[in-house]
Amino acid sequence: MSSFADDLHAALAGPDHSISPKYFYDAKGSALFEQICELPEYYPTRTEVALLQRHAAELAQRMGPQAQLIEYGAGALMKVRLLLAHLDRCHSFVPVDISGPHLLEACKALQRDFPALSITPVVADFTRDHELPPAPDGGQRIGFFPGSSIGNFTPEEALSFLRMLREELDGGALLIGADLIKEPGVLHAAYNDAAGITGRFNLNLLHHAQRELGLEFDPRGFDHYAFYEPRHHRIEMHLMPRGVQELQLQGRRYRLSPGESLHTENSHKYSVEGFQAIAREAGFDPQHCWTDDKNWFSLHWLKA
Ligand code: AVJ
Repeated sequence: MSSFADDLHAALAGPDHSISPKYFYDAKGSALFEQICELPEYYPTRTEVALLQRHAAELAQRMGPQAQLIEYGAGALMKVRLLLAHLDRCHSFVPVDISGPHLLEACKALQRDFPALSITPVVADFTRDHELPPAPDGGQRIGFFPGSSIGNFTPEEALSFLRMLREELDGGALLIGADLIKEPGVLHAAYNDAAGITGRFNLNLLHHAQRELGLEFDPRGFDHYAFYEPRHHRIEMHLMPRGVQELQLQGRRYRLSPGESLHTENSHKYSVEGFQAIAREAGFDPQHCWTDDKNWFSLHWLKA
């Protein structure tokens, strides 16, 4: 099984210098991401929250009584509150997140607001094997995967991930957010905010490695570079070396030139039909889709 160290060695050695965006999210990265969600240019969070609020009652009804709600990549647990507020007979909530301390803090705050709710946090990489508590008697498992985190996968990876979720949620459903294809200018601004928070978030991948693995690098030696790539319908984020950069990881030295940017994230955008086609291929039945007036974001109800 690969680790942050293995993956970073592989990314630094090339050939395509790409690394998973999951390594943004230590406590600092999770906090920066929360700041991103508040940015005026970053429309996805705001748009999805409005959809969840507008349709909360209907969503609660679809979930039914005694639901076990499982959130993948749970983060700050703000969005799930909108659902829980309408779920009076929820069996349990199971947030799964890679950032342990951050998740446990968020669970404490959630428990204060929902004292009767049974919360079972699972600290794990949700893309890998993770153990869930058994599905409740008389209830169904409902997966919740908001924020268009699915966009971090290529469509092929998204398909196999959705297949895994389909099995895990068998008989239940998945509520999942997917960011939609739109005018590139709007997308570009969302990943190149004026306050520079997204740039700090991007660079945090290296700071995370510095804190956790002792990576040595020049933090001023890299620029945030994010752009929309229309052929793959995706935002790409890179860390662009300013001139030749030397880095050292666990005794190994690496050099990156400006032609060897570190590719830190893909954020794929979908059409409603394109996303439903992948869901169908994964074995889900796409029963409903909610979108906002501008058609910027979609929320899908997929029966498992
Ligand atoms: C958490 C993957 C949905 O792709 O928009 C935000 C992460 N990266 N700004 C996204 C992110 C830069 C975000 N996801």
